[in-house]
Amino acid sequence: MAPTALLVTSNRHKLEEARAILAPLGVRLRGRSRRLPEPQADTLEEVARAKLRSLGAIRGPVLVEDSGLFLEGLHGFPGVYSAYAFRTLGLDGLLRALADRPREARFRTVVGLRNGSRIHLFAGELAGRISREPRGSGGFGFDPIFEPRGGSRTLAELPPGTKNRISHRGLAFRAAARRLGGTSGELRPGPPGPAPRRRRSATH
Ligand code: ITT
Repeated sequence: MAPTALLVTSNRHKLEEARAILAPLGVRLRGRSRRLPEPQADTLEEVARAKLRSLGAIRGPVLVEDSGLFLEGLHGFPGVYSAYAFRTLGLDGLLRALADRPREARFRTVVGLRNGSRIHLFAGELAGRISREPRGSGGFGFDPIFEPRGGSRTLAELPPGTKNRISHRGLAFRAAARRLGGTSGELRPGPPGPAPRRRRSATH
């Protein structure tokens, strides 16, 4: 039987991408649309842990993820505040805030996996630059202004499938898939339970 996990997110684009990333690895992803509380925190890791803690009892392996766009020219902003910046400033507001500052940027995703009482974190990163104007119609969120390093097209201009091969999310979910598959390729669901006491981070 194919390993199966549940992804809890309010963002349907994340679910679509994560499914496409995991399908070739034989991992089936179910989705649950829910906005989880995000505390004020300095790192995506802290937010991912808080999201996992807020889930309550769920049977089987459950995943959450937190992502952010880190702009060098704005000292890492919006980072953990990316969802807020996207809602309030939008792409144009962010481009204006960046003005003529350095355009280097990176996307980062931290996937949190809870299986029974165990927690693991998996991180992925994509380096690039912020374009002068939004371009392209693929992807979502900040994709139209993010040019991955080594090319001049934005993530939103790339052919379907390319983003998932190179992206922060692709890296983080593929690492999580390795853990989900275990050595035998089988998923062994742990017992359902509230916030675990023992925590192990496998962020890399
Ligand atoms: P959750 O329910 O999973 O928290 P969210 O959309 O609030 O969904 P985040 O806080 O992780 O998720 O996302 C931060 C912001 O960054 C949000 O506005 C996303 O649209 C955007 N974002 C996340 N991943 C992205 C990606 O791969 N490309 C472009 N924008 C992305």
